[in-house]
Amino acid sequence: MSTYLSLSDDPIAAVATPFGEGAIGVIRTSGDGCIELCSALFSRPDQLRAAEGHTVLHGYLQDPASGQRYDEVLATVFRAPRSYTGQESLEFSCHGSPAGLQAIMGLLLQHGFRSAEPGEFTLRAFLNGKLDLTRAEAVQELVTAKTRTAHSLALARLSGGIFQRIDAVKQRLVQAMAAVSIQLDYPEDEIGEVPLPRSDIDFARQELRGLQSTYRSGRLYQEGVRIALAGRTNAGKSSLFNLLVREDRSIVSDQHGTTRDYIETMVSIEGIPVRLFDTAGLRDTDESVEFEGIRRSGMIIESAALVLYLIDAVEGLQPEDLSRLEQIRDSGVPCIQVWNKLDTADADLPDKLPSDAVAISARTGAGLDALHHAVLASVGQGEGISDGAVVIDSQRQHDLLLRALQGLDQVASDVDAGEPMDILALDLQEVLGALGEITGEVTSADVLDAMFSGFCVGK
Ligand SMILES: Nc1nc2c(ncn2[C@@H]2O[C@H](COP(=O)(O)OP(=O)(O)OP(=O)(O)O)[C@@H](O)[C@H]2O)c(=O)[nH]1
Ligand SMILES: [Mg+2]
Repeated sequence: MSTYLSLSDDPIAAVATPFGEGAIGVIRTSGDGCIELCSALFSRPDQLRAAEGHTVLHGYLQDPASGQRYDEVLATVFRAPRSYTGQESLEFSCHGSPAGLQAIMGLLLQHGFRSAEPGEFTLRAFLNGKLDLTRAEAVQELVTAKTRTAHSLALARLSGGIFQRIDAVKQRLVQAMAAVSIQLDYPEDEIGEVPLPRSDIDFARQELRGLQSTYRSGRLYQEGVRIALAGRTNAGKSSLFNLLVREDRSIVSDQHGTTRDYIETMVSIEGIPVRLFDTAGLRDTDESVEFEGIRRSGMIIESAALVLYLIDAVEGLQPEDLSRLEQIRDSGVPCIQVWNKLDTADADLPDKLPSDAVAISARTGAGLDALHHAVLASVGQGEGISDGAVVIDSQRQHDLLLRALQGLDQVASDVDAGEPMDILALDLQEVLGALGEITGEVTSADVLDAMFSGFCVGK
């Protein structure tokens, strides 16, 4: 049975920092009686018991029976309701050794705590009214953000950016609902006709449509895209790869067929998280290992969201390039021609290129800005994102926004067709219901279960 059906307040604990060595490792606890339970394991039990919220105590974690010390720690105390979960909570900042943290977890589990489920701290915060659902989703998005832009977008959501936009729409629709309800409750001859404020419906449609249209870029910045470098041997793919990742990762040499297997890494291009692939140079070969490398590269190219096809500008377009480019076009993957070795090519090369091609030098870095912009224009359809913009990233929110928008279309056509007020009231209610689900006022246990189980433990 789901753990998430209702708010529980039993004491839970989890390591909240990633597994691995670090200066500090944090163990988070929350729930009824957790400060008392921790005090029994602390070298200064009375001080910890009496500590006010938002204070920090230095001491040792130790086994109450044997007195064996586990670690020297700082204990941060939170008294309900002024904590992340809204419950009484305590966090131990320990030394960041995985073995040490595991031992402390063992101690806590033997003394009244159970291991927290993934996302259980945030679920408790949500059920306690500390966060609405859009903010709860932003918590996980913030933790998993791969670039600074993605991080700043998630932060705007965590600060309530989506909640405020939805809430403003809801207020207006509640007013509209009130106008409808009055006419349902009182006969027309008593109050006269109260017109349904059409401007409220239009405002709601515009706002929700605006939010819904940000979904594409929201996904882009959170999920990222796969970009493959392709081209004949020696075109400079590995040189460009190294330039983009700012690291000497891939072997560069003037021998044809240097890269045999594909290499991949994460890199940020204009704030978009990009999984970048350097691939084996495309050429006809009888050599079985190289042949296999080229076959695998073909698969990478076909599954990419964008191919940067490198052409050696000194040699110019060769028949093999034309057939490869045609192959890529046929597979439906967008492709940008990148003419490389601008530094040694004829000075008038840029004038001779097709308008959608970019000229660069992987050796000097010339043209890199233009390449970045071309990538953004292709995968982001030119949508740059300003810091702090409100952008949705959750499929759940997107689907509910669509439902609300369909409902609003229905309301608008009800008004135009002069439908009776009770029909209007029902359709408005449907819109308000969808908006309520976005922020989590009305949410089924299944939705919560699915959402929070995707969180990390300790969040
Ligand atoms: N002058 C000049 N030489 C370059 C440039 N980019 C790459 N080269 C040279 O071209 C040769 C091939 O570069 P790589 O980056 O290894 O080419 P590749 O496309 O990865 O080649 P394969 O792995 O064999 O498919 C090397 O000698 C590079 O130094 C450039 O912008 N200008
Ligand atoms: Mg290479």
